[in-house]
Amino acid sequence: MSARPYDFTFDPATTALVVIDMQRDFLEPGGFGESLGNDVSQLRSTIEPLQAVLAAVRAAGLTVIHTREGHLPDLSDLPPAKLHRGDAALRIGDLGPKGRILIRGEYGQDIIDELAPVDGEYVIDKPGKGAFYATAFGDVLAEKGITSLVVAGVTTEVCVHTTVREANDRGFECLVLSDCVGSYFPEFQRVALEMVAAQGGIFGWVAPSADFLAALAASTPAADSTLPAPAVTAS
Ligand code: C5J
Repeated sequence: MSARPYDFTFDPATTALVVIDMQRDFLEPGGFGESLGNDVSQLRSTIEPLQAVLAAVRAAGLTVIHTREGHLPDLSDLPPAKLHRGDAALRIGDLGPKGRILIRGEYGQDIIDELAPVDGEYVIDKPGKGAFYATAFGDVLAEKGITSLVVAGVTTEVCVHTTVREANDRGFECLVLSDCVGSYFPEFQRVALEMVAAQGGIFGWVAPSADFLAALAASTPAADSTLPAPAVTAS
């Protein structure tokens, strides 16, 4: 398929869609993102294209992995450096309008309704920005025989970038869907995407979701009718 910096090839059987941190805490008012002073409406343009991608990969039977940034209720997995950084109005663990900020199991820490995981999809809770650190993400990818990642989610320059960089170092081929990743800062969005594809694809490839959807449609036979496995939560 067409992509920057050059064509990206993938086998649907060994490709996973990774949806990073599409949580109320980042996309809705009253959460972690807003407490840091961000305009959370900046991220919402990702939702509609990502819904279309999710529908297509579900129909094609690809592995789908969602991640959620968050911490244990007793904060035992929260480094003091992360807790005390900056001058947020509400810090991690404080009670906000959608529950305790960025705490696992709270309403605000969960994935937005529009992109809710379905049975058979993985949900990885992660304490850091990258999906590999202190999680079972790498084990899930190995177990499923995944070699290529199609990456979406927020924010482009933070959790998406950290995960793509970590994946690249581990030998995964990463395609970042430019309209399905979002940043609170338009200039960071542009530069973060440039950084992935620069220098001959130093971290991977970038393409709009329409190009991925066209390639997926061309490469997959009719949808698999087997029943999905039960939902799996791993951290
Ligand atoms: C941030 C993330 N921005 N999911 N987290 O703190 O990108």
